[in-house]
Amino acid sequence: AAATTTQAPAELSWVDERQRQRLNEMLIVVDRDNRVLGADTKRNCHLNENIDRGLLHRAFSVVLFNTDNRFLIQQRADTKVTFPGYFSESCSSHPLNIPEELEEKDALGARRAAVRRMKAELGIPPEQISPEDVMFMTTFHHKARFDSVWGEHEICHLLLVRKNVSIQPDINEVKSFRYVSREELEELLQQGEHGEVKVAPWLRTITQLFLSQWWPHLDQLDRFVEPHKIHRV
Ligand code: DMA
Ligand code: MN
Repeated sequence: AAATTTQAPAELSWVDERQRQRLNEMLIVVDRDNRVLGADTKRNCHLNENIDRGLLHRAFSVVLFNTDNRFLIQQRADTKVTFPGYFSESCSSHPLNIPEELEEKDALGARRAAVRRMKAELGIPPEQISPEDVMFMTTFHHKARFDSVWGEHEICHLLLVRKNVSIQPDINEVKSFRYVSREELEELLQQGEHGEVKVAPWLRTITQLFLSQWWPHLDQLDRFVEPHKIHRV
């Protein structure tokens, strides 16, 4: 018989049902300059065997600050396929391969995807968040292995929100959340280095490369906006 692709490989049989469903989402496959090459499933995009062959997809990462300039972090749910229980930034996910989220002008597609996921993951009420609240800062290219099977390899749009919002997380996505000061975030990263907590590698990257510069200047962010740059990390 001809080779067939398996819809649910053996190693997925114990994956949480909703997270397993989400592995069928169609993501945007890009080259290292963020040009669209096509689309593939969330599953295929996160398998190391494909990443090792160069498969790269489009993503976003939201850093949300409240008006006290405290930064929202979340702990990923234990049901997540990749990096369960890890502390990460406010919200991360992927634009889908649909016309609305493929829109590249002003990174509108990524900003729309961010709004979709802030509603779904964090339970932010629709009237409190729209793409106009989401500022496109810059882009970074990162790769992170989770275990022998799963990993990340993304061109990630870094998006910033400054707003007081109400949060009611979906427990299938988010285990806990809190707002932190610079010092508290530094402390969390330290605890991560000592193995006391698990910290998503990209939260470390975002903090060191971007947040440390931006945080003291949240009222004058324009000078940090680099829409055409792709930072390689
Ligand atoms: C993927 O986030 C994006 C980055 C920047 C790591 P995720 O694993 O939280 O995506 P999703 O919520 O769609 O599972
Ligand atoms: Mn990803």
